Amino acid sequence: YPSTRCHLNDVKFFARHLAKRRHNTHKGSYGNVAVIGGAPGMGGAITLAARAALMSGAGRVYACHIDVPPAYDSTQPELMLRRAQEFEMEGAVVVAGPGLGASEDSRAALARAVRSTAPLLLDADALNLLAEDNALQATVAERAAPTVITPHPLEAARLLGISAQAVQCNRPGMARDLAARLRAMVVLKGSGTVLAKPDGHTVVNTTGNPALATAGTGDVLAGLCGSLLAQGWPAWEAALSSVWLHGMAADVLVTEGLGPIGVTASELIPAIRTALNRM
Ligand code: NPW
Ligand code: AMP
Ligand code: MG
Repeated sequence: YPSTRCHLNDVKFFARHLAKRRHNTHKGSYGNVAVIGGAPGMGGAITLAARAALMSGAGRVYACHIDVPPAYDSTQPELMLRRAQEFEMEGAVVVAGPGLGASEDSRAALARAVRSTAPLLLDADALNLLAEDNALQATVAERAAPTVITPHPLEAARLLGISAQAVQCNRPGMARDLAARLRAMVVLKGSGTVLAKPDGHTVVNTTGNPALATAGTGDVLAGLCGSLLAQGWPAWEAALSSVWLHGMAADVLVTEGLGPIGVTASELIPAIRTALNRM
């Protein structure tokens, strides 16, 4: 992706950044991911993000729930469940937002994540809360560790204080504006996801299809990107690769006759794992 705007379709680029799993390694070699979210009624979002992190290779994954977590997640017993309010964030990559909600506890957990020294991905309700809080936006812009944000058009619109339609009229410009304001890597989702860096470099993804237009696929992308960050990928490469892989997995499901109608976010996760291993 040499120019300031180009299309993202080079599988060799991603293969270069994929480290082999060496024999003498262990779960500590592949990083920790902590997903902050799962307010009551939205436990599905935190599980999808956390499962995507696990199944794309993270060593340990914590699902940090707003409110009291269940004893374990019977759909994904590998996850370690914590109460978000008590979780020590340093030492993990933090993915905040999937089903985070808007309670006082949600706001406190988000503020702690933003102030932490952890690499951070903000999605969904974390972006909605951030849109309401100018001081927190300034703190994001001052973070020393990398920050990635993954808004869909309405979340981007809330952050920019404009309509979703206005965002859609100039997607590269809006992504660049957010990246410069928040000093973050921006993933503006939707058909033809646009990625922008704070320096203005912009890329349009070419994978993906309307099979992804279903609940929970954004939560899967957030967990996948957090996982690549935890495995040591630089933020820009992690963002590019997760968007590309997420779309590629959906394209493979369509080729196999499983979509575009009725693909679920749950089914997307093993397809992402297969795409990663084939690379
Ligand atoms: P419309 O319908 O066109 O007017 P919200 P959310 C727009 C959690 N989830 N292009 C579109 O507006 C999330 O993690 C939990 C144009 C749409 O109706 C969050 O925490 C799940 N417009 C929380 O729910 C599974 C687009 O945005 C509106 C667009 C709320 O997140 C689901 C929705 O935005 C969900 O992930 C596009 N490409 N994409 C669970 N199982 O627990 C979106 N829009 O109101 O912020 O709600 O995205 O559902
Ligand atoms: P969210 O709205 O947060 O659940 O995220 C939805 C995910 O699906 C994002 O990664 C979008 O880029 C992707 N997506 C949704 N609709 C389409 C579409 N029509 N074509 C390609 N990708 C899509
Ligand atoms: Mg979402």
